[in-house]
Amino acid sequence: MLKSVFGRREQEEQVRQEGRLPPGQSLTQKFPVLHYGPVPRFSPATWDFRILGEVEEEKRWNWEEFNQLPRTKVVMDIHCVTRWSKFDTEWEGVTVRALIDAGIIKLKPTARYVVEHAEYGYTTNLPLSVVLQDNFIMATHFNGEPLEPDHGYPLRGVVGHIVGKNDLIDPYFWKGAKWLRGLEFLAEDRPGFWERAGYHNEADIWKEERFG
Ligand SMILES: Nc1nc2c(c(=O)[nH]1)N[C@H]1C(S)=C(S)[C@@H](COP(=O)(O)O)O[C@H]1N2
Ligand SMILES: [Mo]
Repeated sequence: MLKSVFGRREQEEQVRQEGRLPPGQSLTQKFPVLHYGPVPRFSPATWDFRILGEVEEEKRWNWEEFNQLPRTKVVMDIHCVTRWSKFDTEWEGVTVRALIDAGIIKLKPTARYVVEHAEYGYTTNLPLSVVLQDNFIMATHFNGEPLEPDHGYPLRGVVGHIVGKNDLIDPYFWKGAKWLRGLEFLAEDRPGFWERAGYHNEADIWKEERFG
């Protein structure tokens, strides 16, 4: 494994030189688990995914239907507000951009913000413009394997930094909801769980927008 060949500090120095280490962050070779509350159990018979709000037609997909949506892979660096960063993580799943391009969902012109809805009422919000960027994905797989329960199985939002795409807004990792169950499109912004608890609404990793 990579981590047995290169030490943590050596890898951190490399990404720092490459301009990939945001201010106040440090590289981890692990994958820490961070969330509020318990880990939900996945039940494929009752699981559904909803598209709600400012769309021409609301949608509800079961697990089998969700798995037939067009799929995308993306490699990103992810940055937690608690100061760990993990580099070159590979995610596979469904992007909102692909759903729109395929005509599977049609947004109303009033749609400007998005709330991710997860199990147990967890929410997080992003501008639509960020959700449509290549660095936002609803992922079923991490590094080629289905997500682990702790990391959001069967589906989570993921937002991070794509190397070389420096024109995108890169929010902290909390803006990806684990155990994702739906997206709600809104005309007005609506702060989510951590945003209401004092985290920064925009959460730009390069500007260190940690707390509001
Ligand atoms: N449903 C849910 N998703 C969540 C959270 C949570 O509390 N509940 N915490 C967020 C936070 S603060 C972080 S840093 C990441 C952590 O993801 P990880 O446990 O896979 O590292 O999940 C985010 N998604
Ligand atoms: Mo976090």
